[in-house]
Amino acid sequence: MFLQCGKFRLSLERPLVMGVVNVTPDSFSDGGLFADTARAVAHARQLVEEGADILDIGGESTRPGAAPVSLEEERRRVLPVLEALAGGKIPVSVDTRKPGLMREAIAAGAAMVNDVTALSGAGALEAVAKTPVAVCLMHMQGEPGTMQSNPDYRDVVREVRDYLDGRVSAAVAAGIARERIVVDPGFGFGKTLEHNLALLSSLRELRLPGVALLVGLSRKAMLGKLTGREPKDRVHASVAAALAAVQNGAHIVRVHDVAATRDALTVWQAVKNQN
Ligand code: 7PJ
Repeated sequence: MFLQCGKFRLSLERPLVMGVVNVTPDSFSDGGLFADTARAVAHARQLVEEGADILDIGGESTRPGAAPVSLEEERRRVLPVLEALAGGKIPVSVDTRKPGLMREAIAAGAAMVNDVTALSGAGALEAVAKTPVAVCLMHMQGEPGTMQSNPDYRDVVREVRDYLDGRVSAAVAAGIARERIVVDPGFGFGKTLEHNLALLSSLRELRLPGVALLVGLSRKAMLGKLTGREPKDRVHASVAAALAAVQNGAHIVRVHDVAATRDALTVWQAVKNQN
């Protein structure tokens, strides 16, 4: 199986690592846009050195309770970083829900659009359909501002699967080939720890025919709940979660700690190759 990602054709025979690049203002400096851009680009290059297969650039925090960012502010953050990184040796994804930014990012060389609202916004499918980019369709219950207040499911695995299946159908109907599509259960996006663990243990049921499966567990609150640790001290927990996900059928893991994840996957792959 392959993922067509702009001009890149990525084999899904081995797990891929997507490195997270956040472009948000540095609260410890007032160096302004130039400093924020330079810092994000340097970080991204570091992740490539560490063995990332894809970079994911985001300028709007979708963490629980986060405030929305205007299109103008988001493009000001994301586009300079994207322009500096597109044309490199690995594909660059843009993490956005805004169709206006999707279009500009694709024009600037993005090879993938990662949308936590699964291209459900007005004009989102149209913004990507007639382009060669890959799309990541993620499940979320509710809105980032309030989604963790009262997540509720009768059968979380089935409901997430049905939602993703429906969004894949919508994408295919809009002209997006299955080999361009990635689905993601959206860990922590309107889910309790129990919901997240149910999804992680039944990940294989979320594999849809011909479509790649991505998971983002890195440093998330569920790992804090399990270990009692702060985000920066969740590296070991994140690596364990990534391994569990790959073991259960994930093709791509979205992570902050690329070097640590890469090493763990190298060992996992060596053991797997024995069979
Ligand atoms: C995810 C994401 C995720 C996808 C974020 C964080 C919150 N995109 N963007 N999947 N999470 N596709 O990284 O903790 O899980 S932002």
